[in-house]
Amino acid sequence: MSDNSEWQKTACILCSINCGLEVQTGGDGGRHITKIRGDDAHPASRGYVCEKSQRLDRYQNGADRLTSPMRRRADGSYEAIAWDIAISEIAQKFQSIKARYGGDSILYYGGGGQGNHLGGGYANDFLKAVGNRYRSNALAQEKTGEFWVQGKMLGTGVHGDFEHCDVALFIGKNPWQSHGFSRARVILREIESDPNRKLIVIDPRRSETAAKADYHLMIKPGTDAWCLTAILGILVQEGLVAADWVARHTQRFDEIEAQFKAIPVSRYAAICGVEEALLRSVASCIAQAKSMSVMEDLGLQMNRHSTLNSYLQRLIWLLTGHYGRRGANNAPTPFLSLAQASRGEVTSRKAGKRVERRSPVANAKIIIGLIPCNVIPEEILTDHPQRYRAMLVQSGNPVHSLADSQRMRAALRALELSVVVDVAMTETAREADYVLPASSQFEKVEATFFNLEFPRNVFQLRQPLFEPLAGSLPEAEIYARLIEAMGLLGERDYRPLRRALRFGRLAFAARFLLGMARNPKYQKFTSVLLYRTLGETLPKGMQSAAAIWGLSHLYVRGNRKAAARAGFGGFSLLAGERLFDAILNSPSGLVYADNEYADSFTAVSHSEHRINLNIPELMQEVAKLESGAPADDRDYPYVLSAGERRSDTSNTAVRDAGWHKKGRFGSLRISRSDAQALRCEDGETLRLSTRRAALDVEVEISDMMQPGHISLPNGQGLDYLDADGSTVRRGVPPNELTDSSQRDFLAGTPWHKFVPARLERLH
Ligand SMILES: Nc1nc2c(c(=O)[nH]1)N[C@H]1C(S)=C(S)[C@@H](COP(=O)(O)OP(=O)(O)OC[C@H]3O[C@@H](n4cnc5c(=O)[nH]c(N)nc54)[C@H](O)[C@@H]3O)O[C@H]1N2
Ligand SMILES: Nc1nc2c(c(=O)[nH]1)N[C@H]1C(S)=C(S)[C@@H](COP(=O)(O)OP(=O)(O)OC[C@H]3O[C@@H](n4cnc5c(=O)[nH]c(N)nc54)[C@H](O)[C@@H]3O)O[C@H]1N2
Ligand code: SF4
Ligand SMILES: [Mo]
Repeated sequence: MSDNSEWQKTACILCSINCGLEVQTGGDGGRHITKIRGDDAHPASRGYVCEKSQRLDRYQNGADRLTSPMRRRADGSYEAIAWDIAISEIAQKFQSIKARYGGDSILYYGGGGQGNHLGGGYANDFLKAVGNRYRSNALAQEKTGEFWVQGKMLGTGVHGDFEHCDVALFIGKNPWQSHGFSRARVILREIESDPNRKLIVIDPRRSETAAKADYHLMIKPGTDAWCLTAILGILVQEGLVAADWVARHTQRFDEIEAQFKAIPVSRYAAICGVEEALLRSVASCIAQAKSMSVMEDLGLQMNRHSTLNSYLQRLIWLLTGHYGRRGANNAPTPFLSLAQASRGEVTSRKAGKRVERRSPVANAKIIIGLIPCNVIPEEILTDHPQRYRAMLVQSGNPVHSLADSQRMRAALRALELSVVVDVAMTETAREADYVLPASSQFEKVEATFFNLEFPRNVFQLRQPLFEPLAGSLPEAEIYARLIEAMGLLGERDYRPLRRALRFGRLAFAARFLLGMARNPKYQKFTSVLLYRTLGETLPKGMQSAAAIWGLSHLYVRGNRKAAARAGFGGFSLLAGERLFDAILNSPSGLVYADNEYADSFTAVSHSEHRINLNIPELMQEVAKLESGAPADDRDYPYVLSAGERRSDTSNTAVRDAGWHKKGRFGSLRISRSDAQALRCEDGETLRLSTRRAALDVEVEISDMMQPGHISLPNGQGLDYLDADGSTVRRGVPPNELTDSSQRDFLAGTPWHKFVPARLERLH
């Protein structure tokens, strides 16, 4: 036992909010997180945590943590190999794939999860070394449609100001469980208890958030498009559009107005199953509100009409002027834009013209540089000459988390080379040729770029709590070694930078800038060069924070006003240095951007900073709604939402379900009336079938559900390798049931919340 009663600063890594934490460590070998509480000094979370944070030691000390590089044998079993061998074999094999088929045959998946984005920057350097251009990650199965729409309408990301709004609108989003903004439960309670503030929820389920709502639009699953269009119809037909605001800040309303004027509101209300009067009350509440903040999430994005609905919901708040004001939707200032970071190369040049790049086999649209997750198997399981031959997966578990686990497994096995970098022996690792053990997020310096709130943006660089687990390495070290093994970087490249460092960081900066201008290696391997030089001068365990130095400089140069208001103004080179120092010395995180509401308008990238209201390809889809909802599926009469966020889910970061000793882990929620019709009891096991597979599930009768709608949690049914070597599976892996062909026509996002399903009693 080596207990450390000092409170150390870190953050929770179980969702994108990354609440600041104070923890104590101790237990066996001093390697456990023994006490956890919210950090009052964290500028965004301010002491807030939810119950999930108490589980972090299960992540840190999972029995299936990897302690050595693993190589797959011909019989499918794995052998531990030394790091030197792993690095040289992997470097050599990627080089040979590149030589034979070109860098375009290498697919990169992942980069980071809910708590770790630093490793992704180092992986990028390696990917440039192998000529990679095609990539994908979890954003391309949820947010790409939204990003595309945002680009067409605003040219900037937006985030609600829920803390100050009069009206909060959530569409297919259950922030009580899933968060999505800081201190969600506190803010939801505040809105609920204030008679002047209103909560509107569009969800077929009476979720924890819906149960608090003033207006719950309990639509039939998958009918958001009719619901949103009906609201738009009411706004336009009843003169509820904020005409002056629209005239001042937007363009092309005249091109879409007539189409919404003609919407048959009562018919659309009937299609989505909501009383017309309720829709009218909601429309007038929105039109009268002083400010409204809106958030869409997976109930909308992983559903029929995904990209269309991202557009329609924006039209609702833009026609009513809820943008660029306190309490409304605004444009935050990212430290590093995740959309930008994912981008890779989006367009290429043909005869001097920019051409949109598409995926090589399925010809799918590439958005923010990502191919849709759902096309990955068809890009591999084919004899097409341009198919992917190799894949690098970092901090992602696509076999478990992407549609159709069966096909993902087959796709991984069909590759000539697959390498997984992870902390644990995941479902994806079990299909890979090589598995490389990363140090955990509490064993290295880490950070995320999810800092997308408004008006203040917070960045926290988390300092390590533990030494790396024996046998593991931080990503920065792994990729530096791979690049060095390929002979692309070495002492000769590091020497001039190290020499400059002896004269201080400004001299280093000058030398680095010179390198950037003159030496292509600096552009290609920026992160690794920083890591091997500047990194070595940082405090112990902080070496991989080197890349943050470059980002600090880029950030202040690109965002002078927001940075200056946060205290990082003046001559940009000095401001960048000050920001980097402040980041290193603010273990609870710091405010790097202070935004003004008016900045939201300058952020609009279209002509005269006017928001574009017309997306013709989506207005065509609006016209198609006229023909009504597709008929119910007779063979699969239930609509399964595969992947609900609950108190006991956190994607697959915590693999050990052992903390959940009893209770309804992994159960399928169904309505009371469906249970009666099936004559099944609460807790009974039923057979759940979809067109892809059949699995046995425990049923939980729940008043949250409407008849015909059933719901399974996400991230469960993991194959956890227990300490005694046996495999334990609890709950159901949802993507054994899903089908990768069921996806959005434009962005390719999956329809996981709308899976036709059947339920049968076992006896
Ligand atoms: N506890 C917990 N929190 C998490 C995570 C976690 O695993 N566990 N994961 C994080 C991640 S990666 C993400 S992306 C977010 C996701 O966060 P959310 O999107 O909020 O989570 P979900 O529960 O998947 O879906 C939200 C709601 O969509 C509803 N829904 C289903 N069908 C429809 C429909 O047809 N229309 C509408 N309007 N709604 C529908 C569901 O009933 C559900 O209440 O959560 C994050 N937070
Ligand atoms: N059917 C269905 N499927 C879904 C969803 C759904 O609602 N329904 N939700 C989807 C959504 S929104 C998301 S975001 C995805 C999430 O699914 P994934 O993107 O696969 O993300 P995670 O489950 O968070 O897995 C992250 C991986 O990173 C590893 N890891 C943790 N720390 C580190 C580290 O420091 N370094 C490295 N290298 N690895 C580390 C973990 O062990 C884990 O294997 O799931 C998606 N899948
Ligand atoms: S899971 Fe809970 S404690 Fe952890 S970051 Fe998200 S909201 Fe905060
Ligand atoms: Mo997600």
